[in-house]
Amino acid sequence: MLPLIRSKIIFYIKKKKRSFPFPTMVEAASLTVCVTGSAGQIGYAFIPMLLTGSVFGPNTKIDLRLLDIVQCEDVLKGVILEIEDGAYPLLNSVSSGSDPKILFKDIDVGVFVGGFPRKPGMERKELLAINGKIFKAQGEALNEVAKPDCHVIVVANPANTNCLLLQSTCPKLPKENFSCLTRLDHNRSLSQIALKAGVHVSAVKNTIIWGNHSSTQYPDVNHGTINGKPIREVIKDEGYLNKDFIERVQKRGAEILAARKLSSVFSAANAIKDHLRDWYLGGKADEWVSMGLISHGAYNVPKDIVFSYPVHCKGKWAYEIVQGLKQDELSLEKIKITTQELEEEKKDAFTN
Ligand code: NAX
Repeated sequence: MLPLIRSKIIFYIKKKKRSFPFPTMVEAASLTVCVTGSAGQIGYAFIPMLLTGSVFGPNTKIDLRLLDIVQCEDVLKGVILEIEDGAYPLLNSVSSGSDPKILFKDIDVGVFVGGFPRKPGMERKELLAINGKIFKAQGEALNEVAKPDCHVIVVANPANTNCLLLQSTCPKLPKENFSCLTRLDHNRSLSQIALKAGVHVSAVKNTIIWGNHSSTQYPDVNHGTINGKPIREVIKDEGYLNKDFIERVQKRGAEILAARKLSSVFSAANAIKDHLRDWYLGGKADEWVSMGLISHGAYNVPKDIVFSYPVHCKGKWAYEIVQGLKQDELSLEKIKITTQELEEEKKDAFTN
């Protein structure tokens, strides 16, 4: 080709590329994601969401790692057979096993669903002791082999304190990279308010879950709105908002367990999806969500416990805790209760 014609063509292509309003082909990013406890119920419901782009977007390929205990390795192989049968375009690779040092190698995201379940009659201290060992060991493995900008969500209960244990044994990662799931409670609070007001759930914004993912959590409606109006102006029922609503959200897990004879599964998987999607891709500018985060003292919460706060997700893993919200007497009292529980859990977890 004549040099002049060739350079004209190159100039034309470059000009075209610059002036085109959208990228003609977005090169897919890829993330290596490990889901622990992936032979269990929530893992099973969450994996399809991950592989259909609902979590990290439709262009992000996934290298998937499935971790569970040795006794569940065969189950994981069965999960992989189903993943293969899904022919997911976003799946780059999948592997499974029970060794965190192999499965956490160079991961970008850790989804910690696996843990020891609370058995009938088991004391909280006992549960903390067993999970303490699991999360300390997994934190050490994460520290050794994960990418230095890995981001973590802990789902397994007691989620806040498990998250703290994980973080405390993984100093390589910034504390801000650790979170625990309270989005299920947040979603529950939005839905309950929508049902009470008789509006679509999308009309309800900015409720808050403060504190622990447990029955001491404080679902707060004081800054929330329904179609832009304060919740208390629309639902003029203080008895409901100050008591029945709070208790319904606090005890929703038990309500589901009693009805289904099984704990929450797809609502939990959906909440993990919402939490990770907003954290990675960014949330709505006029809405906040609830996330369990390592406290640096915001709202007078003691430092170094994992506490659920209202958060604006900015995208690319950036977030800001919503500042300056006024807390009335009832709120302060309820926040104190959940804070005390988290401090006790911390004490128990670190003295085991
Ligand atoms: P399952 O019992 O179905 O699954 C748990 C899985 O974890 C099992 O396959 C088990 O073998 C595995 N596991 C145990 N020890 C492990 C270890 N050391 N390493 C890797 N995997 C291990 O429970 P599922 O219904 O999936 O619930 C998982 C966790 O989520 C539970 O701790 C549960 O209490 C907690 N939840 C937390 C919620 C939240 O909002 N934070 C809500 C839903 C759920 O209750």
